[in-house]
Amino acid sequence: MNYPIFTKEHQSLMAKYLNIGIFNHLKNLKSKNDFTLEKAINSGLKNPDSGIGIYAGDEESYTLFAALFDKIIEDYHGFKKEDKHISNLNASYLKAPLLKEHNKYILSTRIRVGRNLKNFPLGPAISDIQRKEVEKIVSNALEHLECDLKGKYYALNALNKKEQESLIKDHFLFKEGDRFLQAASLNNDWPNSRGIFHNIEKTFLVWINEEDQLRIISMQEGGDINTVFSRLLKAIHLLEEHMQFSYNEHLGYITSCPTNLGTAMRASVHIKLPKLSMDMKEYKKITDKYFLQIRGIHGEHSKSEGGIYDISNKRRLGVSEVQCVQDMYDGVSALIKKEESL
Ligand code: ADP
Ligand code: CIR
Repeated sequence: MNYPIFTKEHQSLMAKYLNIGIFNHLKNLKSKNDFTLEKAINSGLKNPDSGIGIYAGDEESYTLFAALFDKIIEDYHGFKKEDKHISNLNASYLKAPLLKEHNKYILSTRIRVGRNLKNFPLGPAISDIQRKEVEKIVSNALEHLECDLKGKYYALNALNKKEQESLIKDHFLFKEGDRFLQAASLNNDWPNSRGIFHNIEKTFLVWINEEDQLRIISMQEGGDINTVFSRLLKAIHLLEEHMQFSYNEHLGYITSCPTNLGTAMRASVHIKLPKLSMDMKEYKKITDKYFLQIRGIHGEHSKSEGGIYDISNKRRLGVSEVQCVQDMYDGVSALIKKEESL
């Protein structure tokens, strides 16, 4: 592979940091799962509008291609290569009282974590057979859940198009044909071994073999962040009894996209702030101050509809799970306070 041709449309962190020196240093390296720099950066090359533009094929990718990944990780999370990740999966440390103003503006709350299985390659380098094994391990583990977490696993190819579309529209299921994942080989052998587990109320869900092998999700209508967080933590602890997740002291939970390393947690609300959203500059000033990211109504790379935004923590590495949710709560509270003052 030759040094890629970056146009001015290529705005990703990968394009920002992949200079010729780093490229030459990394271009011939191969992980034990045959993952290469060329594969890692393909998504960002094929999709110039990528924000990040790089994926890892396995845990080893993060050390093998550290000359590039470390810069991207530091830029996104503010986490330096000598820093150590900290974890706190104890909901009692969260200070997030539910106020009546929260329920006035927050339509729904969702917190998810990404997880991948130890001893398997990540999605961009996994084989069809290994992916099937992952599906079996995870869906078997999910069968042990009881009470409010009890549910059923639906393989994607057992759901008809209408059922899939309705689950996507209602924000429960991942979408199909994401071009960023496609170019990262994350959609290989689609729809094999992909699927969704959910309880009856659809407040607890697990996606299998999408961008990460597991996306563990807790969500419900309204702004009760404590309940959503506690349900998620309970599920994570129970699932850990049946499988081992890929984790290391430096990078925390290992995920295919470097933005998800560490806690792999995204805590979000769907929120409608009619007055403040007339002034997106002011809106963004507050979200930046609290390390928050603004997404559209259908998640990443989507637009807002009816003034509803998806507001979530941006940092996930070098901060604890409690801090991720605290960032979101504090920032959302500040947004609501501003809205009430207008
Ligand atoms: P991820 O959360 O895994 O980073 P996306 O940004 O694509 O991925 O979001 C996945 C789905 O979750 C989308 O349908 C999105 O609208 C939905 N979603 C995210 N946050 C919320 C929320 N607070 N309430 C309801 N749905 C949400
Ligand atoms: C991009 O670079 O814009 C996409 N590859 C998404 C990056 C961050 N989001 C994610 O991990 N889902």
